Amino acid sequence: MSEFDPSKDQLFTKQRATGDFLFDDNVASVFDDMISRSIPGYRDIISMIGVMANRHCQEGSAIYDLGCSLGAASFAIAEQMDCGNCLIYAIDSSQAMISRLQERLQTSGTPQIVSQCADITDVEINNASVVVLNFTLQFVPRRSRDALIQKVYEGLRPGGILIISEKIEFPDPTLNEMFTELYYNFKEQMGYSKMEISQKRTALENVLVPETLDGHRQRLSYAGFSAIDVWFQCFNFASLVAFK
Ligand code: GEK
Repeated sequence: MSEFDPSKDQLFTKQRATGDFLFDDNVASVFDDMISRSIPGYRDIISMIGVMANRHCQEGSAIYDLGCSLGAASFAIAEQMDCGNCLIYAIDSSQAMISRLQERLQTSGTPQIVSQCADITDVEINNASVVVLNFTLQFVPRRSRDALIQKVYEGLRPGGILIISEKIEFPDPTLNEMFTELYYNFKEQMGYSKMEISQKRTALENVLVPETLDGHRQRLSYAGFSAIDVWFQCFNFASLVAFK
């Protein structure tokens, strides 16, 4: 019999009463395992965020990791960054995530990361050179997304960048079905059972609301971003970069 591993995501292994997905203590305690087995390319995306942030961070500016969870992107940025006098603001509305991140920060030797438990629709963005929304906007209510992206644009310095990763949907139903199936196959290969996949899908239904790539491009362009394009995509997961 295999031993119980408390850091492994087994939240949906048993038949459970349906309820919306929450970023609570149960999720935070298995989050590293959950996200790396649930998003194809997650580790590459994190490490490339570090590379891009280092290229575009500006002396004396702020870097924001909005919806930071356990701070993977913030740590990758801190590791790569040679730019002086910059602070990385790691913000998440889940107290369970932020408490765990704060524990990590106590021993990580990364004083440039400042964590905060807050709703990203309420926080101020100022003097930013790099803003990261790594799989976060999809959880923000749709009605609040335009204002959030506009606020990010206003808070960026000229030449600053926004990196935004999202689960996406496709306008073409054939492609949508194919990529969704390929994604579920990926999850099975990562060790999730059909029941886990189906229960998680139900729990996320009203919580994670994906949009099309065109929808994202339009919002970014409307907010004022000039150069916008996809730099990573695998199935129905994509990451874009947008320049102010
Ligand atoms: C990573 N970026 O590992 N305000 C603040 N935080 C929020 C809000 C909000 N309004 N809505 C959702 N969140 C991370 C992964 S996970 C993605 C991001 C996933 C937070 C929520 O609490 C959670 O921690 C995070 O956004 C989404 O690079 O689980 O698929």
